[in-house]
Amino acid sequence: MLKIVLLGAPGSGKGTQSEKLVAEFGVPQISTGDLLRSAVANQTELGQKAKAAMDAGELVSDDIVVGMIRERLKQDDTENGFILDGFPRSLDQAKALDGLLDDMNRPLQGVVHIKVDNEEIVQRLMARGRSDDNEETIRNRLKVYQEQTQPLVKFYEDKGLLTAVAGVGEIDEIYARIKAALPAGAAFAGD
Ligand code: B4P
Repeated sequence: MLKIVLLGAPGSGKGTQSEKLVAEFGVPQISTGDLLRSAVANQTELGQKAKAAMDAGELVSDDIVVGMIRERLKQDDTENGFILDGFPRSLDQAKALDGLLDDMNRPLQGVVHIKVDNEEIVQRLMARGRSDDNEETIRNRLKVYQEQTQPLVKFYEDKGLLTAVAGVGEIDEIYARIKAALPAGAAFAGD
């Protein structure tokens, strides 16, 4: 059982580390970024609404992302838990998540905050080169992170759920730090 949120700025390594957690713990990664990119690629109505915000590095509206998460958490593969990657990204989203998980009687076990400084992030994302990885959009995503997502650090600290790890260094080293930061109730696949 693993029910966690990975919190961190764009490019902090949430997606990279989630893949490793998925392989070891056997629970799905739920990335709102991936869900939104797939909606854009499939040209769904939701994708058309989300595209402009994504291209500008702004957050997509809460009702869209909260609705996506609500539907995703109903799927059977989340029975043994989930890794939320890139959600929640605002206090309203965090409160909505609390409500959803309360209704399902599946409280969060913990939140791991991956910390990386801004200049390192700009370098990483410029090297990745996704369509929203140009310098202007990256800087705006960092500003949006500071204003809207950073308050979640205190929100989860106050609940006693947050552990911070340094997100700079070799990917395997960071993964070891994340595993050491996982909540006591976390169990490996098959346990
Ligand atoms: P996301 O898909 O979440 O994109 P991101 O913030 O850039 O994070 P990502 O997961 O891609 O980066 P990662 O840290 O893995 O969101 C994209 C957009 O969707 C948002 O801007 C927003 O518009 C919208 N959106 C998503 N969720 C939303 C929500 N909840 N509410 C509203 N809107 C939402 O890593 C990035 C790079 O770093 C990789 O190339 C990787 O190779 C590299 N890297 C990782 N670890 C490294 C290391 N240790 N050293 C060097 N490089 C490393």
